[in-house]
Amino acid sequence: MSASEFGFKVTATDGAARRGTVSMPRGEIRTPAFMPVGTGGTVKAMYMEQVRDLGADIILGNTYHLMLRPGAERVAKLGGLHSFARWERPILTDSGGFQVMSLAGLRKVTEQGVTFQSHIDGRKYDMSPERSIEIQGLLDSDIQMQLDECVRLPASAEEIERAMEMSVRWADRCKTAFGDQPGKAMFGIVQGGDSPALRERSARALVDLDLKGYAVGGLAVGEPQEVMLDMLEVTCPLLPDNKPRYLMGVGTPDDILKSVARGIDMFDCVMPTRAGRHGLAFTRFGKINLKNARHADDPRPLDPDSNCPAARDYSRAYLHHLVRSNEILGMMLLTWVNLAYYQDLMAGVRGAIEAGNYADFCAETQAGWEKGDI
Ligand code: PRF
Repeated sequence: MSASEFGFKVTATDGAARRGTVSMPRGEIRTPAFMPVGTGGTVKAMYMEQVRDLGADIILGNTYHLMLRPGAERVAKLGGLHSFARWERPILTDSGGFQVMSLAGLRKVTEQGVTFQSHIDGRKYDMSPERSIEIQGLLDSDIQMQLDECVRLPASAEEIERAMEMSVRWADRCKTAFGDQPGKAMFGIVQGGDSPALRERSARALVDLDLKGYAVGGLAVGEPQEVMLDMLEVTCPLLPDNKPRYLMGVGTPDDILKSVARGIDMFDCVMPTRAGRHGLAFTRFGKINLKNARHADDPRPLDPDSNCPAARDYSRAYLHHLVRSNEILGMMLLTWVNLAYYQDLMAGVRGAIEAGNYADFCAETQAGWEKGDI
């Protein structure tokens, strides 16, 4: 059922883990949710029909990539990103700041916004918090992210504080630019690096802005997993119980299980899609590198019990051959395997929270990865 207004409801909890539903006009998002990354209007190597069939309720798009190519105004003229990419369900767009920092050339960050050169043709662009929201609106994104500044770790306390404070001011400007759009949402992004005190200041300031959802940014940027989990333990309890919480750019299946246990509802990561294009499969038995010569004569599928045809019906020997030959089909099949695994994992997570046995589910899942299958 679709709703006329953006809303979020928690329907079960198990410790700090939450099972919920985000409702919006383009559809519902069952949480905890994993959002496949569709950077430039495509979840690489996948048909949209497949992405949906795997159980994804929402995908992610990137302001940075789409503004450069094909251009936000062009997408708007063609009727918006949903019909352009043939994904009619909700789309969340990242604001661009993070991608500018990791991809663009000659970047400059000021109070006004970011100036950068396109990694495609070197053209110069300006992006203010207001322009980021304008672009996300032109794309017709359902969940828009504030422009923020994410600092890579390790970094000095002064640098982390400066970027965090500016991100709070940008959240305020993005909220004003976004205005009143009942069917859509603009999320704030908690920054503050590896400092509990700065995380707390960031979270409190953003909660004061009364946004529709909150992301935790600035994590999985070079720090150990333990530090990331500590930051979630500081941050999540400060965020409102009745708003969704999104951990940006995370992560491995293990990161996801442990972050859900600390109160996170939404995730996105290039890991399943990117790893799939590089010969790596995520399975119940852990990661399997199909490049490895030990698979060359192995007639077994990756997982005979999987519902995903790519994991169930193709031999490891064939997948190894495709990967070694750099065949497009190898990338397609392994991306399919990996997104199927991530979506199955999230379905398992949701079922376990409902059943009140989330800790057992995590222990069993992790034991499966440890044991391996060979
Ligand atoms: N900010 C934004 N996007 C992001 C991040 C962030 O901090 C991260 C950090 N893991 C991934 N994607 N806007």
